[in-house]
Amino acid sequence: MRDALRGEHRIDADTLLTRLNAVRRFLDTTDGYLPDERLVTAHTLVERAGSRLALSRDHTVVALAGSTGSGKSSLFNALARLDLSPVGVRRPTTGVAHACVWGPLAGATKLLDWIGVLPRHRFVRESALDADDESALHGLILLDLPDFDSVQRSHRLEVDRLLGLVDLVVWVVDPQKYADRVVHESYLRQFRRHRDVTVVVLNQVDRLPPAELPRVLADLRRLLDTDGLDGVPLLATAAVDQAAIGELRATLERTVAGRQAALRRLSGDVDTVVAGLTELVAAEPGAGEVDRESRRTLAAALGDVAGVPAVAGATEEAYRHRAAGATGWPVVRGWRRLRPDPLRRLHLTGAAPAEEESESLVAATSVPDPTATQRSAVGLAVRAVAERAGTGLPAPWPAAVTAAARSRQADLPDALDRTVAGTDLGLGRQPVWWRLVGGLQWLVTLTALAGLLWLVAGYALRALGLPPPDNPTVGVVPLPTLLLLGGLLAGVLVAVLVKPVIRWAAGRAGRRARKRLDAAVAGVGEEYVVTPVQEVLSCYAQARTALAEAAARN
Ligand SMILES: Nc1nc2c(ncn2[C@@H]2O[C@H](COP(=O)(O)OP(=O)(O)OP(=O)(O)O)[C@@H](O)[C@H]2O)c(=O)[nH]1
Ligand SMILES: [Mg+2]
Repeated sequence: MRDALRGEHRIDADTLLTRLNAVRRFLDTTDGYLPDERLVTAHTLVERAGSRLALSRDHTVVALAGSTGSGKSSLFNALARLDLSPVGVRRPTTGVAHACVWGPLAGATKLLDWIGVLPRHRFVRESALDADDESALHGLILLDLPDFDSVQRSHRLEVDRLLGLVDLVVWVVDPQKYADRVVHESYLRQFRRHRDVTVVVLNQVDRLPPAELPRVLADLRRLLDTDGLDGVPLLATAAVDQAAIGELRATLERTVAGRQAALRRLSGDVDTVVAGLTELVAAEPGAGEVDRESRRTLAAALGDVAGVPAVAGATEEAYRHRAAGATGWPVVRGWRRLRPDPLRRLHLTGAAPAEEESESLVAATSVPDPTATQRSAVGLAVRAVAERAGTGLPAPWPAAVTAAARSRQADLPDALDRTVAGTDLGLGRQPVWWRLVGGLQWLVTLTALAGLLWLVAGYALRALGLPPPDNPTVGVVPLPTLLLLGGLLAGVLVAVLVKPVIRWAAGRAGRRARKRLDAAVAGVGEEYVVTPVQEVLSCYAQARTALAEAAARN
């Protein structure tokens, strides 16, 4: 039968540290996403392993555990060859852990402090008394535990605490109670990932008729196999007889010499932790990505709620309004200025805001408030982003993704308003052609004015009875009249001809503004919704990688 304790594989301390670091990374990356109660064991392990590895690695802590009366204290005393732990008739006898250290106590003190064995229950097994008989056990710290299935709650708690700290456990059972359900279900089964640091001892075999022993051992072995403890060493002992504990002593000697128990125990702990966490990161992370489709839907919904169509429309109108103002007939320009600018009505300029201004823009626009439908469309789009990104991820990640998607939803309205206010709608500078046409308009107006003044001067002279100078004529039309009428006509003509150009250019300006607004609003969606979601997805992927690393035993 395979002997798990003698298993050839050695645990490399560096590999173990790498695995523990991976568990720590898993905890760091999943912090805030996974419920604390799922992570308690992992946190405990990381902390405990750090302490254990920092303390003496030259010592091996072995616990004798079992139900009351199985003979733990008797075995403890027999191994120490001294009466250290009281053996009693009244059950349960041992209430707190006793420790015996083989070799100098000095190096073991900190370890015993950490394990929590009171100084008055610590004993030293110096080899001075019995020459080198005990030297093979140098480095052993043997613990006699209270009974684990105790009627005393404090005993049970103490045993549970200690079983989490020791390097190797020797389970002591006796011929009467070896099949006890509690022993197997509540304890032995929990150690199936610690087979290489588990030994089972059938004690008090001197009380069995010799013919019975093989049958009992076979039965116990079968039960252990059912517990998942196949291959663990199963020894028969009698605490009353030194010869009958020789095999146990030899096993302990080998364990102490190998100096592997502490590492194996922690390695088994990592296995247990990894097994408990695997389902939390079971799915491929590729399944969760914020896809283009949901991004587009989100951007569209945000655009509507931010009033992008209205602002783009106002930009088009404002272009028309301002272009008409700049290129129109100067005589009616002033009247046009009385009409409000469509963009300014929304508290927008149409230009890029100045540096310092953009910093302090708070709810700057007067874009009409979104309707309830628009608002709920945003809610739906945000949820869709989360749902599609979280699809296929194991619980509770989809909930974490949804929470992340919504984490900044309340800030969206302000952010959108600021963004719309801060977007350069492209109406900052007057196009050159406006100025050219505007100049031309002034020119023809001044021409008409010159003609008018000329005519007025002629009339005035005539009224005063003075002879007016001869007006030059062009064809049959006198020049001043030509200047006046031609100027007026040309002004109207320019205004009429420029109108379709303005309409076309305004349409283009509206579309350009729309594009810029769409891009800016999509940016808000990325920052406030998509990025938080991606962060969760990235944490998931990192946690998965970390756990795979923690699972790798070599
Ligand atoms: N014949 C025989 N008696 C034993 C053996 N081991 C222990 N006993 C007796 O069994 C009784 C209980 O032994 P303990 O060593 O106190 O048992 P324990 O497991 O420490 O019990 P608790 O401290 O109550 O958990 C005592 O009367 C011992 O003398 C053994 O191998 N053979
Ligand atoms: Mg005892």
